[in-house]
Amino acid sequence: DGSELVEVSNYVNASKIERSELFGEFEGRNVIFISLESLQSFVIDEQMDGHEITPFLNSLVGRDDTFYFNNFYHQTGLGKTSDSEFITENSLFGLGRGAVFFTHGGNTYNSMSEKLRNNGYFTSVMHANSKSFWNRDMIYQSFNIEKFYDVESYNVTDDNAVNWGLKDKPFFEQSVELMKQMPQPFATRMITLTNHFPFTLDVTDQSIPEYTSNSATLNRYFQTVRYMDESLELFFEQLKETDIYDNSIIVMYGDHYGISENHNKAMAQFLNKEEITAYDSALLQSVPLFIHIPGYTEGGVMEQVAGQVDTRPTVLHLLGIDTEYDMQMGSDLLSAEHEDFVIFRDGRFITDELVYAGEVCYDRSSGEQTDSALCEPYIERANMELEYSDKLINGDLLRFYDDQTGQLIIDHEAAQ
Ligand code: GP9
Ligand code: MN
Repeated sequence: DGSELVEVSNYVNASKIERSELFGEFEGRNVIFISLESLQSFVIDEQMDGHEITPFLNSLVGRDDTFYFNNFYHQTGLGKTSDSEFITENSLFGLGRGAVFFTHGGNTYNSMSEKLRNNGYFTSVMHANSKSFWNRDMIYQSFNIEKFYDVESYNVTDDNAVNWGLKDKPFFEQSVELMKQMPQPFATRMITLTNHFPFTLDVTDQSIPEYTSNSATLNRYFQTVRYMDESLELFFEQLKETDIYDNSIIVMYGDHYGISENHNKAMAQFLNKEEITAYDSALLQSVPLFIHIPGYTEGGVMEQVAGQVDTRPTVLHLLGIDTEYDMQMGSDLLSAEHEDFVIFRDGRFITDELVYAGEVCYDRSSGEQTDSALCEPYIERANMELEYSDKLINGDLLRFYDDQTGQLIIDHEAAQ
């Protein structure tokens, strides 16, 4: 009811922080989000049996024109890719059970795409799968996304498909052609697919060998990760041949984990650990976030503890789009006031000093169990934020919220 919206709104207002100094610095640029299927941070800047796993992404780490966040975590639940889309679009959490894309596809949202559209952007999603997968066709309408370039927009043949469908290399190649037709400025989300379980790849596309462990899944994972990395390099090259590249920001992020806890033994082997504990598993939920800004000169490796809810305010601010009245759970990662605190959908959390997992409070630097009193205030806040986000979604409360003015429409009705 209305009182719930007041409560959530008060909490969101109290959590507001100042915008980063880069606010508006890249106003009018296109923004290209790339959802990197199943990509976890543990492969970045690493080798597998002497083979660099992600040479292209590694080349962006530490560069002046790129922010690389190495302490960024996915916050998805059962909705997997769709949850990552939901979180990025709305700066809200997905739901604890099921996939919010299915259960609340018809809600009112004040999505990032809608905000971009209101600011003159042409908005789209590019993904070579059938449009109804994850109920995307339906919820994209609720997100006010103008165009969904689904499988019908791509030329998929026996030769250019593997695993779940169109391979990432032809996907990017064909997407660049589509992009050339888009009115600028545009905002799009490209969703890759090849690095998806079960991580199968044609022999001709394998640039590195399989790993050797008791997990055939992990063994293949490195090869498909490498393929995705190469596809990104090709995409950048092709985009540079157009006028789009210089006038864009490219935001790349891992959507969720690719290697589940079922493969802990093999993961321990790869990471040279005795075993994978709850502490390790939490930290392994880190996914890379790259914000590549052609022409920018003050980027680098960023260590803020953050999550997918933070992407939206960070990117919107770079583009000069205010989020003052947004009903959001995230905050601007580039703000000096950003807090090192990330909440997982299942209630685990990580700060710069603590890891809370398996109902144990760990000291982050030693990995040892520590005084649970240290974790308690964060546990409470984590549960509260998750609950507030759930309330907004379950009650479809954004129906009663005007994100242009921050006014609660319910107040108005009650006053009459
Ligand atoms: C399907 C793709 C993969 O369209 O987004 O979905 P996932 O299984 O990772 O949620
Ligand atoms: Mn996915």
